[in-house]
Amino acid sequence: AQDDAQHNIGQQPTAQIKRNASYGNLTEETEARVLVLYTGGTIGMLRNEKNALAPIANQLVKRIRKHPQMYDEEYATQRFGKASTMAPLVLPHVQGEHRRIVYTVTEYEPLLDSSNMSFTDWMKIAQDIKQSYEFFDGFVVLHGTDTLSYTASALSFMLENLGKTVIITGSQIPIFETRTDGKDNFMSALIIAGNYVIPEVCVFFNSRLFRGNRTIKVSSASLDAFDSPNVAPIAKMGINVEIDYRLIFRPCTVAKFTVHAKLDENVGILRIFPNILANSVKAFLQELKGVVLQSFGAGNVPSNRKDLSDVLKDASERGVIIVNCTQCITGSVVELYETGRHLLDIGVINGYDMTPEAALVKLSYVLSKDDWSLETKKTMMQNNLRGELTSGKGPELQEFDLVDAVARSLHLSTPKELEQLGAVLFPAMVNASVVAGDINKIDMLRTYGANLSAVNYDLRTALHIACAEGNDEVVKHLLLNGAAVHIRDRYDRSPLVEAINHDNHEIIRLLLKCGAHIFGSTRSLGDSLAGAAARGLVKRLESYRLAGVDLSLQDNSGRTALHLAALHGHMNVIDYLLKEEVEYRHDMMGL
Ligand code: ASN
Repeated sequence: AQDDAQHNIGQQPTAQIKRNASYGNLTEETEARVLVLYTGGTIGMLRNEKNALAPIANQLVKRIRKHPQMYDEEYATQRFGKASTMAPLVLPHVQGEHRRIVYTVTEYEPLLDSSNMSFTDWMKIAQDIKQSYEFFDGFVVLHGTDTLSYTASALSFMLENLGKTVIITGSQIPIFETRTDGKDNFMSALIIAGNYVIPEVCVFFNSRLFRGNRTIKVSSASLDAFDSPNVAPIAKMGINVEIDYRLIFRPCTVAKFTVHAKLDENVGILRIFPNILANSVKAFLQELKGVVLQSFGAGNVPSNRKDLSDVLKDASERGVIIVNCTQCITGSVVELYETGRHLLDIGVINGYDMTPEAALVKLSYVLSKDDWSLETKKTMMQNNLRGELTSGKGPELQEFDLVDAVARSLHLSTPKELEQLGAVLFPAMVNASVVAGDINKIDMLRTYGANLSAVNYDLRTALHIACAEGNDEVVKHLLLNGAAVHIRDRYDRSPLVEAINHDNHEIIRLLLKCGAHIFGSTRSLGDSLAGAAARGLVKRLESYRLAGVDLSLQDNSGRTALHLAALHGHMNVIDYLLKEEVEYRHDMMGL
């Protein structure tokens, strides 16, 4: 029964390890690996005997394999051998995109209509991403649309210091039907997840990619089922993929990706309406630790209802966190009216422009942080943790805009021209400041709107250059300002590979702290180790070891670094490897 569901979580398929195009190898087509977690939803539903749509197991992958637009059988067979039901799927080549998408589908059991999903299902998705994080470039979650925005919001908080792209999508019409929107949503999500590093939990629907925790389901019938009312889409899929890099919210910490697999269930949403009874509010607040109060307009609740204010005040004094969010689709809670301001005296805190979905799951997340005090929890609810709110407290943009100035002198004026100019100027200027080690200038460029994770014509980022230059202060500064650690350049080299090739141990340590990891086949790593040993480069071997590479890996001819060191008579390398070997044995014996 599990034949079609490919359960490769936590390990690479062997065929992939043996034949994978490795970094530095230009002859094979560059690939990106995407893990698809198929949780259920309309996208894979069929009508049952009662004529109701329900998810059906073991059908999706089987049917994809028969669909040439979703599966390139020829390439897959060449690459992974005679088509086995366990082999990964491969997308046909996509015009204009750099990488070939190799994707693995893990089908959940049971598949769920998303209305049947609960917190435990979010935990499972988060844990699955964690377990296979280092084996894939990006992740796609296939999900029902009904509660998709809740899941997207929850994952955005639970996946801490996320460095890779996670996209949740689904459809309104099953993928097996002629008029389906599922094929386009799914294929677009795969293409973006494999080709672009957008380190956020995103939602893709009807040609637009949104920040997940800003989305709401706006229609039960339209194919344009999702919107992000307070933040523009991160990307739009037209003939080309148009990404607005300025909108990407990046983790600005030197910390590894991790999952906070805990949520507090004692939360609720309370929608205020005229004449609401104080007693029903009291009963509702009884058992809860956190409540999203959906107020009128700009954050207003009757101020002439002492009974209601007293009930809210009591709850707040008991330690219940009450977050004020508006019932309006767009706009924010602001202190404009007395009917809103009086809530501050009661202890209600401002939820700004958070969607009710995001506010609710953020409460669950924040409340489950056992080491945070009540005050810290309240502060965190008002802080922008994952791009979920705009509080207006962010840094002011500098008045003088460099790109504007150049544009004026070149007589350019349309937004498109300005954008193109910025795309050309900024990477060059950022890279020049990285080489000069000028942190102030890097900072200045960032405030002018430069994207510190932008790629140049060789798909290299400022971080690649900083790692090659070996300036750890610059590397640290870039990381603290959200530079992406997982982008691989035209030659498939990540910033970590740069640091290794330049033996910058301090930088290797910094990158590892941010979750960077070695990505490539064991054979090609074996080749690199053998090469270093043949040249007598002890420090290079130390760099690999530091990055977590097993120094006893074999090269393409089955030889280890030790063989090559012996062959070329490099005593220093032999000494080092033997010493390391002893340590391995100790490790293995748990000494
Ligand atoms: N009821 C379905 C679900 O949420 C709706 C859909 O996916 N379009 O699973």
